[in-house]
Amino acid sequence: VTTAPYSAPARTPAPAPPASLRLADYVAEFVRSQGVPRVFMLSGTGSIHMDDAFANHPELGYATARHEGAAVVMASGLAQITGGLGVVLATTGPGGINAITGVTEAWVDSVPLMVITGQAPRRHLASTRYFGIQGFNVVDAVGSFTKYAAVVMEPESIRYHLERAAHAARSGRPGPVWLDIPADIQAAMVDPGTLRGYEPGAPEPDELGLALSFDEIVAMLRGAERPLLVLGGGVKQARALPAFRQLAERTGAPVVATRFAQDQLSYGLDWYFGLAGIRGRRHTGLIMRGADCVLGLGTSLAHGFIGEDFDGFGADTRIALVNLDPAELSKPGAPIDVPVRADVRVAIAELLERLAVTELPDYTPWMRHCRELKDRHPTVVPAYMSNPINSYHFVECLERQSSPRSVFVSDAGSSYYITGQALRFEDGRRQLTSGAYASMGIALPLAIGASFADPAAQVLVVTGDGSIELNIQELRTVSQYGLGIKVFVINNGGYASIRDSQDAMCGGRYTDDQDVLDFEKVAAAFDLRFHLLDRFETLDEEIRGILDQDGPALIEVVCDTAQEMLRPISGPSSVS
Ligand SMILES: Cc1ncc(C[n+]2csc(CCOP(=O)(O)OP(=O)(O)O)c2C)c(N)n1
Ligand SMILES: [Mg+2]
Repeated sequence: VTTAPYSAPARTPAPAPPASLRLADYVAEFVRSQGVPRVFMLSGTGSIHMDDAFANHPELGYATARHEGAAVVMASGLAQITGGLGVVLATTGPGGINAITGVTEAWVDSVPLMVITGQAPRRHLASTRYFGIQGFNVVDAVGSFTKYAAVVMEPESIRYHLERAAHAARSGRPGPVWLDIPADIQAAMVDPGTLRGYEPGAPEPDELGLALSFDEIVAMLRGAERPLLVLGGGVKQARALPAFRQLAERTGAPVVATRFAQDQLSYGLDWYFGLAGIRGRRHTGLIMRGADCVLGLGTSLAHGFIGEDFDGFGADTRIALVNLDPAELSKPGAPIDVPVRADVRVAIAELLERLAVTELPDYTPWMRHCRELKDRHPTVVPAYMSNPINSYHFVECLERQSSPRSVFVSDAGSSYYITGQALRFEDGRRQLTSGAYASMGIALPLAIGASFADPAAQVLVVTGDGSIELNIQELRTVSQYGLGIKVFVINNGGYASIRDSQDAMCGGRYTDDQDVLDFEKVAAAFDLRFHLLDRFETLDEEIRGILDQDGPALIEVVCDTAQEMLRPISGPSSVS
């Protein structure tokens, strides 16, 4: 058994390069050769040669964002849709620093990204707080949340750094990498034929006792009456979904998903129970409590999933977890009985091999019980069909009118909860979101990246009147490029989720964040078509009309300001 790197997207070999070319053009050509269709950038004099090289490369596309943090999220949206690498270009000092928010997001959400920044010329580099013109030591600052970060100090080392960074971003648990390129290096001439490359080392050796762990998982399943499989985002990244489905069918165990993975299966499947965790579907709390053994695949079983005190499962539930990252397996306090450090694809293959020759108990009564819970606790109930609009009902109508080519993109607050709890993801519908953080403002740039990655996709943003403000400038990027993104803004009178917490924890005293923009004026300012939805009776037909029109639109959905957000039912479950 080896922990093999995840497979990479198709890459085309570079045509024979000229004997000597500007290093910045070499970088642009390298990026293209990695299968990257488009880079996202915000220009600056400190990155001027690379800006020029990226914008004028004959095959590489580019798009200009209005904030570097948003540019990184656009690259992340593109990477998540293509399954390949996302690339961002920013300038010195404030450019790179702005990019950081998006990079930490890619770090926690395991997205393969390469950030390239311009830097002051080598002769200005110093250990002073800042140096040269806008120079800042960004590489040391980003070391703790990148898989590789380096300043390119010699033109001849550029190929090595690029290859090493691209490999690091995609191998093992994917994540962001950062290359900082001084201005004089960008402009230097290089002879591509003579540049030294990077040879990845051998994959890490097998962990001792790995085979034993797979046997232990099988033994655990053999002794179980009520097993539960948890589908995590790592399964999607490892392109192991078909194997996972085989495993689910072979075991006959019910399946729940984490936020990253919930769009990988259709909610209509009778062995799939949708998003679980502390903001999962209502019935999943009962399923988690009722399970006597859990097998997590490609998930970290984070607090947001198994509970703030790791108490989402029963106290006696046996838990096996497969993850590539040893830190996830040894989290303080996590009740993991069988930790398995492995590539999830390898792990599923090993389990299938063992299960081909192993008899498992009949879990039918447990599966039947889970189905009853699913039927008994629908997310959207008839009482939600009333005015003012209930956002669960809105999102149900939106999905009904969507197409199998739809990508749902959600933000923080209600948008995060309703899309997680109500969407069914039938027939290949996909989602993008801020999985680990639920960051405000993430939806618009994610949607832009998705739209560039798959121009035929119907990209549907569900955001909030608060969250949209954190990247509102990117509405101009939507209209400038004529991206067919439909941006639905839930107007519930400001930060409804925070009011909820203030009601619970601060005696109902609120802060000053309940002011809502006039979205009709916002749409006009950003040159977007505007629609207002404020009646539940006509939602379906109005949404249909909006989706039938080409091009972008901003749609305000006037919702209940005091609407309840659902939480899973957490009481003990009887399996009788
Ligand atoms: C970057 C960031 N800052 C702060 C928060 C905390 N936060 C979570 S939801 C929320 C309010 C979001 O408002 P809105 O988008 O209108 O959603 P609503 O809760 O009103 O449905 C805030 C401030 C966050 N998630 N992300
Ligand atoms: Mg709001």
